[in-house]
Amino acid sequence: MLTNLRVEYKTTPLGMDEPRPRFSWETSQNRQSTYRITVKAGDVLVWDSGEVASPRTTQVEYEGATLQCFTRYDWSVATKGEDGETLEASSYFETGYMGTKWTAPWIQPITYELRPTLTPVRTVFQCGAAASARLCITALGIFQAYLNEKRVTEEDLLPPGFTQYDKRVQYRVYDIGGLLRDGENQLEVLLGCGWFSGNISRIWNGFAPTWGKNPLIRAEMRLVQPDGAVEVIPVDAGNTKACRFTDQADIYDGTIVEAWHKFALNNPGEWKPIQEVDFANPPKLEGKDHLNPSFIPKIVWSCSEPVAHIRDVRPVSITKRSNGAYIVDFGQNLVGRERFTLRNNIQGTIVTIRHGEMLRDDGSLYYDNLRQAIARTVYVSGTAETETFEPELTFYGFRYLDVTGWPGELTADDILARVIHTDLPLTGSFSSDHKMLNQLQSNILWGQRSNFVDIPTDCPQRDERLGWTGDTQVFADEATWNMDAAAFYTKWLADLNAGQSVNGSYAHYAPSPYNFIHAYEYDGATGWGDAGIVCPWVMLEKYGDTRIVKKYMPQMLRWLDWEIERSNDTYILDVAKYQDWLYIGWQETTENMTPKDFISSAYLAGMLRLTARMLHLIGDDAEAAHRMRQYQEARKAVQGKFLDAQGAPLVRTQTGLLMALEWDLFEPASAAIAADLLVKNIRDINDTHLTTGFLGTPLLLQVLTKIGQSDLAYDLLLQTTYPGWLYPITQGATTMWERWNSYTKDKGFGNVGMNSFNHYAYGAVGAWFYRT
Ligand code: RAM
Repeated sequence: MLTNLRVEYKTTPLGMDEPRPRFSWETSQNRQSTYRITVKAGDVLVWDSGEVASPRTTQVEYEGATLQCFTRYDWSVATKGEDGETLEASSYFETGYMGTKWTAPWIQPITYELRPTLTPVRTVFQCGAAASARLCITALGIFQAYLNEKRVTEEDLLPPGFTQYDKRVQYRVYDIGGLLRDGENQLEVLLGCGWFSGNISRIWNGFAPTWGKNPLIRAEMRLVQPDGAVEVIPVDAGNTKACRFTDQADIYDGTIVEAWHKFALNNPGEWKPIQEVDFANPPKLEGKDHLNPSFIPKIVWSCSEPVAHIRDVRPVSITKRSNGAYIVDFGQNLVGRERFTLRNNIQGTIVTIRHGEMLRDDGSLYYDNLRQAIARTVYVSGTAETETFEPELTFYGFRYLDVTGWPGELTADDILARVIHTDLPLTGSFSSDHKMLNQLQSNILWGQRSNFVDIPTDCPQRDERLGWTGDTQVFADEATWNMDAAAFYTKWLADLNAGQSVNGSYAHYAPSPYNFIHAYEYDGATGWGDAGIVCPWVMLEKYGDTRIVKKYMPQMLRWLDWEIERSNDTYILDVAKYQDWLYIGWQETTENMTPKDFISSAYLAGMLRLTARMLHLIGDDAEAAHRMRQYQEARKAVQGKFLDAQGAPLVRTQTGLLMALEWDLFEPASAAIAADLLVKNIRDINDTHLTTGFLGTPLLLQVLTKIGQSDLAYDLLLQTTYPGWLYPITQGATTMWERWNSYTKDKGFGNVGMNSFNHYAYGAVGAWFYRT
């Protein structure tokens, strides 16, 4: 059997704009000896690969006639196995704009100062029978679209996703054929601020707008008549109005909804004209700037998978507190939204729900660690006898809910947790006969689910939820063992690279609203910026994606050159802004502190070697040799500065020794001393405990294995006392924590400043389970 046929990592995509898409499939054959791909538009054959003698089942590039816009292509693959058995399967994809122009303008509701209100935008249009119909839609903001009061999709919850909006914004294509009716139709878009203009884009800017003040959308419907004629219905000032609304949704703050608003159609509010926006010539609305006019967004196709509802989790307990509030426990820290049903509803009932990851000793909800994120749902019930509600255009990180205002008794039949994240297939699993290790794997996987909400985030609950580059690069190896994250990282790498500074530096987090307002002048921290190198490597190693490596190689080289420039050509530099983040003793003691200049210089050498390897694999051996020479020079520089006269390492922290050994920075005699010091440090000085932070921890077990110390690696992994991977499990963890002691039964909660209970970075260790 041939299964899992995909184009550009996606199954039957609509709105695909890659001119030379890559095909893949999975075969049940032991070994495939040939394949043949054919692609047709209707009856016209546009590509026939011919029979190709090859075991290749991925990354097969289209080489046929130029693909046309908005065209369905049917493709099949036929393979022959070693034993002569033949198999065949087919699938299809549909192109999008392919560089052609939009008819509709960008539009912006004539809005008001209240943030983060939702705005219903309504378009009334006529149509007859169409053979096929598509809604093409994008937003600088976030939206849900309804056609004739039905959602156009149940599977795409936070469109169009979080991107480096000043450089790129994605559009979606939905099949709306089944929702149209003869005569008058209504398209209604509920538009929110989302990542574009909500608090997440403002909080580190004194709440002043960065990309823009209010959201915008651009949408048009493409109707193909039975005779093939195409009619485009643009959403524009002629057919569209927007309504003033008090409902709110914000990524950090949650939502406030009055149920009777549900459809704007029912909304007696005042419908106002909308404003068409020409980015090259931004309008002033009521005398004020309503968007930041300094960019023209490029609209690109959506190459990742959408954020979707993946599963439900039922409460394991519901407790009524003395103040009348209910605490709902789902038994698992997770990310998504609650869904509840009010029965025998009395109109105007107000239910308020707060979200938290932990309980305080007195049984109340702990949410201090969310910092400035309000993360709550306020629901004002409408007129129906039974009302079911789930927040939209936002998400929460929680295990517990605090529910106040619930009429009557809250039972497990009334409420559940809807887990949402980017919809990626699971590709790996790990289990053992060690119960706590299995729990660790579960915690890692929940950490991944929770932090894969459209972009790879540091944490999903507090006033952050940003695509921190350091966290992303250390976790990418593990992430791609657990899930097929090729499409997900393809999108994120586009944003990371789009946001590269003029000087070549990569951001602290991507996408970055703040980088934009600071004109891409900052950033470039060791171990964080290096995500620009490490993540393409993961794409190459796991998916054989040479295309992405070729595409970003000039930018990778620019980053490395800038690093070398910053070192004044000495290869010794001091740009480890975040050091070995959160190492044991961070901001308190110095004994485990790895000097910044060591971290930066070691990393530079390591990244030069990794880049040389990638260059070799994409066939650029001359550049590979050049970068290998630089690696050797960087090694010598590190040896010159960080070895004593006897050749012994001067930096003796676990992280320092790990980096030296990981990237082979020392000659054999010094490396042997380093290995010895590392073992002593772990076993004797620290009684088989780690002292490493975000950069050192991922290296620990793999380096111990490399130097022939697998037994010590196991001892360290299975250590149950602080600090170590299993310790939080003894304290009740169901996800990875930001610190090993974010909470302890003895001492309670750690410093609220940095105390996430869903931070996947230390979960990087899982890659070692698979590899070793
Ligand atoms: C924190 C983030 C992240 C880390 C940075 C340096 O605020 O949560 O995990 O990478 O800082």
